[in-house]
Amino acid sequence: MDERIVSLKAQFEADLSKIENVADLEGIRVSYLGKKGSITDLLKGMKDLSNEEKKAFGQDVNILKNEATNRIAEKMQELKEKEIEKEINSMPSFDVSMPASLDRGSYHPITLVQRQCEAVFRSMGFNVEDYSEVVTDYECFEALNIPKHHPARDMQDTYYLENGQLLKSHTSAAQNAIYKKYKDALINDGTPIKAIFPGRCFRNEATDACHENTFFQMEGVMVDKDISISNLIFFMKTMLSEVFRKDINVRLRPGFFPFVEPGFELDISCLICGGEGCPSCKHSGWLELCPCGMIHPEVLKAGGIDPEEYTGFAFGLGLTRLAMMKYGVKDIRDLNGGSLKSLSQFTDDE
Ligand code: FA5
Repeated sequence: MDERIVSLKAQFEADLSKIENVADLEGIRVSYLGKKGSITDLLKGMKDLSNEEKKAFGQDVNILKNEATNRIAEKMQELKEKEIEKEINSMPSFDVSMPASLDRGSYHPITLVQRQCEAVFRSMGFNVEDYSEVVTDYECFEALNIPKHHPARDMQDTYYLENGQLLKSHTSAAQNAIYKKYKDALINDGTPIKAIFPGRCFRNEATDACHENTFFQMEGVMVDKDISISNLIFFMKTMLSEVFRKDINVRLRPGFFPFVEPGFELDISCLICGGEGCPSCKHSGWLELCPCGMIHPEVLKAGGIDPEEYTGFAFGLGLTRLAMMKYGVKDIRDLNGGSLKSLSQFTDDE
């Protein structure tokens, strides 16, 4: 390479390394690439060279020109970022122009009850799991002993995607994955499976004061040797007394769900009307809150667990309904309505 090109390149790099602001960088650009710049001068000088020399020299100068252009652009970006950072750092850390009295936000009532329930179950050794809202037909139905065309599917019509997946109609859709995740620890180390998994559920159904098409449930499962209905009742009672902090009338009645045997409906006395009957409880005085039961052997098998050796219980708590009862929300639709006026009256009382 021609010595003039080599030394100009070195000089350019040395000059560039000293630049600390955009104005000086522009100066460098003009002095090397401008009409009378040093690199432009080299190109102009080519006319005095032989045809053979022109080819190699021209190629090298053009490479230098492109490199210099790129290096200047990079430096410009770097300097601009530094200037923005400097400006941000020089700003006060608070906005003096903000109005003095801003209303504080508050947690959504469902978030509050969800956190309360999570705290109760965590204190009893349950893991809290998160699970996807989009699931497969297998997870939502087949793995739960609900084959295609089973009438139980009619109760849980939901929203289907074009690829065959669906928006989960109940948190039970996570059961199979949870069993598979923890079965090795259960079988090899004897660690009981104890997990809760709160989540949003979707159903294609008409809304009224106690039904929404989008609502929250919290599933819970426990699997070990010799788990019985007494364990189930103990955990349900503990959870309700911790969440409500007062005695609540509950009733357990038989209920059918293909994934439990036996199955129950756990209802609580409606706290909106005190059991008299109102639109929130469909005028029955009772609110279906937490169906539950002993996990069906076929469901354990699908999760890789031997039902001859292990038993377990599962429950599906209606978190949205629990929030209604806890905070006296008469119409479930208010919870999804997004009206800050309605929602801001709830504060964390823990
Ligand atoms: C189920 O979803 C079962 N997966 C529950 C279960 C789990 C049973 C484990 C046994 C073992 P169900 O459809 O009844 O069951 O719904 C459970 C609870 O979710 C109801 O009691 C109710 O509190 C709430 N829920 C159901 N549908 C709605 C709705 N449209 N709007 C608001 N809450 C609802």
